[in-house]
Amino acid sequence: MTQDPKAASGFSTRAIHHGYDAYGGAGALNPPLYLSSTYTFATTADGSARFAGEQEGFVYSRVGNPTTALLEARLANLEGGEACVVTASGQGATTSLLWTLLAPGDEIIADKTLYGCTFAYLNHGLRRFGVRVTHVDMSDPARLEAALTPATKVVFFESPANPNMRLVDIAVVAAMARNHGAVTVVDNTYCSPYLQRPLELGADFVVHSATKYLGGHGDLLAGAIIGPKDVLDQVRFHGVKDMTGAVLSSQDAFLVLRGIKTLALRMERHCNSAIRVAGFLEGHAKVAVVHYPGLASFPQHELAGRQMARPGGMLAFELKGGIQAGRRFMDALGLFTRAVSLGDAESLAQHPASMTHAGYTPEERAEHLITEGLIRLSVGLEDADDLLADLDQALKTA
Ligand code: 3LM
Repeated sequence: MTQDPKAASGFSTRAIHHGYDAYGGAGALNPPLYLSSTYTFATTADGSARFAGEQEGFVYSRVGNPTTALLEARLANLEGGEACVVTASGQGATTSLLWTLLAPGDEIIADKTLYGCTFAYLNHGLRRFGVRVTHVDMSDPARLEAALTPATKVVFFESPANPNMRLVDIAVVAAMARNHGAVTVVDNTYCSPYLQRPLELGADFVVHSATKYLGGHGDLLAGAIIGPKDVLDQVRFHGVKDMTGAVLSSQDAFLVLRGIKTLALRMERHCNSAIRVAGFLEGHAKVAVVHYPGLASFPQHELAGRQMARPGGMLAFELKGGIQAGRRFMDALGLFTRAVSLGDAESLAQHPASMTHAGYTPEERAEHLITEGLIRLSVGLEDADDLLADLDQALKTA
């Protein structure tokens, strides 16, 4: 019996099977890992036709590779998009897309809170090339409506935002941007397509750091852009091929394919444990505030319920003792590992103001709603009881 991927419509079934026929080729259960930088042309005319886009087939792996192409087909399917281009990192995804979409004189409106290197790229990169960069607190869409101008080409945000967990109403903001002739780009890294699918809510593009939940094991860097095929062709043949060169290696594409087979299982476990961690921290006498969409006290709890399938594995919190208590707490952790990144099997703890968001000045952090005492946790896949015990003993020290 051959597998008909179209007949299999559940998320996990598609994450495991979409786009690959295990009965074809050598009959390998797993897709082949193609290690080849270049591809052959039977005749000169064939080569010319492939370069002209008149003949199907691969040319050079900076433009496409069969293993990365399978990952692209699978991610496009899981996000509900027409096409996907995978990149060497999440940073490569954001930059390759925005270099393609924007030109001098254009404006990009981005949310206030962004991953530190995205903030740096916009403000210290794009801005130098004549692109206007405006930051708006999009948790209040009325502020975006007031800020949109005829020059606005792109509206960009993360939801939940790294690191303070603020949400943006994807459907409302995407409709608003579209009315003003702008496209919406959502960085969906914190959720993965298992928890949130922005394209279904009206966004035009999704970017990912596939380094995180999609890969899931902390052993690679990768990124992805999902959106309409005509624009993604420009991203592939111009943004990545000519401008950034941020092409994903086929070996890392293979590992991401392996990772997403268990994405649904892992996300369920991340969520189950994060809910317990958030509840435990919220009830602790030394904790001042916990930012987690699954808590009833979270200001955007209702929005989380509308656009996220579950509240995710990321949270941030502050201790009553501020940054000094936070440092003592972090140094006392034994099972949570002190490291940046997120979405791994290992639970990770980091201090955004001095680590992931050190690229903002202290004034910029204050302006962009990132407090100095914030501690970020990526709740991993260990036993939740062990995680709570570790937090409990570290809080005693703090
Ligand atoms: C981090 N974040 O620890 P890569 N978009 C989001 C991200 O969180 C990240 C990227 C894009 C972290 C990385 S900080 C030195 C380590 C929402 C990365 C960029 O290029 O694959 O790292 O993705 O928050």
